[in-house]
Amino acid sequence: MGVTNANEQKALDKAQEVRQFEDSKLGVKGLLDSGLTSLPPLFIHPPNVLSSLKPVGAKPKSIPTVDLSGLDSDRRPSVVEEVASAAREFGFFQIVNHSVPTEVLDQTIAALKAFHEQPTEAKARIYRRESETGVAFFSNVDLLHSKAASWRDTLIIRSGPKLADLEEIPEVCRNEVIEWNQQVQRLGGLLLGLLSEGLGLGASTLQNLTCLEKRNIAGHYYPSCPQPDLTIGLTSHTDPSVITVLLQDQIGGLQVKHGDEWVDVTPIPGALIVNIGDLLQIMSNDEYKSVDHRVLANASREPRMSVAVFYYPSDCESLFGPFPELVSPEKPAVYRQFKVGDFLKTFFTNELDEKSLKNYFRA
Ligand SMILES: O=C(O)CCC(=O)C(=O)O
Repeated sequence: MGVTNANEQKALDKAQEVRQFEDSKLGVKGLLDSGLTSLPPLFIHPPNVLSSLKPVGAKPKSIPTVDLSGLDSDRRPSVVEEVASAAREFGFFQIVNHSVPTEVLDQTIAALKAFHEQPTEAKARIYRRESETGVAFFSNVDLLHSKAASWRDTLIIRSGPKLADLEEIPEVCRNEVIEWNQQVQRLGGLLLGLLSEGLGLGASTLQNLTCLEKRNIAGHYYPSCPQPDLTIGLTSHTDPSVITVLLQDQIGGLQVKHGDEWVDVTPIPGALIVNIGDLLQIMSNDEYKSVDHRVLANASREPRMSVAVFYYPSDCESLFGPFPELVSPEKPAVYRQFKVGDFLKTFFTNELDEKSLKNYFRA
């Protein structure tokens, strides 16, 4: 067999393996429960990815933590400055005193974990990649486009502008998702206000552009991985959103790129993580940064759980681009204008690690 034929055969085998995994509707958790002790080839990442997972040097660095208490007092300007500076330098920060009760954080994690830990048949009923009803369970958002799969399953629930059909939200987490949605709607409004002010704009600027309205909740489940050095939990990517709010449990594994280094986002009990998405980097004309982040495969015996909320504009028809207030002869627009609908279509038809979406829309 010639080299080309051998490569073609390899690609065909891989496509078949992906198809079988997808059709099985097992997800990664189902594979593990079936007694698997080593990784199927589909999950093994290429050497260049695997070598980048190893820690270099021993410089512990961390992303900033911002205390949100006293926002209605004269502390507000300094909180705005802390948020804006974290958004400019790291694109990621943790928040404490955000007023989401600890019990709600714990119940949200527990309920979404309970969804993933149901018998496979219960989850297989909603295994799909698209759904009018706004609820879907799948393994790897980019499974059908990626070079290698990651060790993670996801339940995604549309939570705005209209919450998914209630009877479609799995009962095991329904009440908690409804509560979480209310909390993140309030919190999202507050964060968009601080981030708008940090750009020197009115507090309601991002909200007036509908940036709070379209939301998805993603409950990611990272089962214990039998060979964590050969795969990854979530490949490096930037989020296409305006902002993302992330709740993680205490297992760890999320890393953020800062310069040339990967920085661990160490879990802080009671904290939430906020990151800038591509849309906000574009609107801020590169003032704020949407940075690469990834999750290592889970080497712990316990599963890892995280819940991400992505905020997008609900207005898919108007043109978006850098705020005119942030464009000047000294700082021309870095991006062209586009419709959010076209922007998101680009995201969902590509592999995760090839799509810092902002690059598609540079001026
Ligand atoms: O699970 C995590 O910690 C990160 C999730 C994430 O980056 C995403 O959903 O885009």
